[in-house]
Amino acid sequence: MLHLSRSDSHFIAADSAYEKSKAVIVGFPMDLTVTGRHGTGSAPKMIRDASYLLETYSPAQKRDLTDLKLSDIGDMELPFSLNESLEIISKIAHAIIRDNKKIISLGGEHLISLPIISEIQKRYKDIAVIHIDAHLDMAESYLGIKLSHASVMRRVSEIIGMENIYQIGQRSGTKEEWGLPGREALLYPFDLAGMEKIVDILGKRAVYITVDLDVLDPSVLPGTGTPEPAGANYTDLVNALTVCRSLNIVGFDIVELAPALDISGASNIVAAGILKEALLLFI
Ligand SMILES: [Mn+2]
Repeated sequence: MLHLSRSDSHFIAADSAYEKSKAVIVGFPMDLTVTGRHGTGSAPKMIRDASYLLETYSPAQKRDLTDLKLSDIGDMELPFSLNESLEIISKIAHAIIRDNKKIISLGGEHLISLPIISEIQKRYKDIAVIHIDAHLDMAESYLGIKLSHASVMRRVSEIIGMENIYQIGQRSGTKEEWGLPGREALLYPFDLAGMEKIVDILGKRAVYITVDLDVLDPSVLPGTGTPEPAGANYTDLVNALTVCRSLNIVGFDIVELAPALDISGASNIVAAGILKEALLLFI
């Protein structure tokens, strides 16, 4: 039985009060610097809607979302101004981190990760980022714009250091991005051995994971603005996240879903499924 009437309020089973929650889901429906096809603004709401098509129990993990202390504070209202939007995201991230809760953000476009990671770095000085994506997102600028979803990891590198960004799943980028000094050593093939290497290196460090859903093959998730063929399948991605469960994950985000680009709605369900498994793994 569907419960779509409840879906405006929270992701399935994410119904704990904020004060009692261990982790907080928040939607940042920003869609301002997208370079391909737009449409990420409706993603958080559509992920919540799709979550009611799933069971709260995961047979693979033998865990149930209803056992987690999880709250969902809904979507933050963001203005058209990029700088103001980034400022609002910073403030929300700051408050959640200050309250000792894990922050789980739903994009929106990938640039939302920048203010979140920036706030996390203030609290966890040795933060490392695992960047799961089809794209390097390491451009110095895109069409003259430095704050872009195509340059988000370059901007993150200026805050936490290039050597602290571990990239996995990438198969697209410019010659300049691929040629960045030291980058190749931090690029890992999208397989279990690749992720296991990253997990071994990171040990007990604080880790933030950013999942750009275009890491998936367009046949698995067509609902994204800049799809890239030859990507991962759903099970690859869940297995890769499962390898990360031993890490000290302080937050994660899921970005770049563009629901209107997949009229079947399947992409929304894929995204909701990834979020469900990630919550059960990391919270
Ligand atoms: Mn991407």
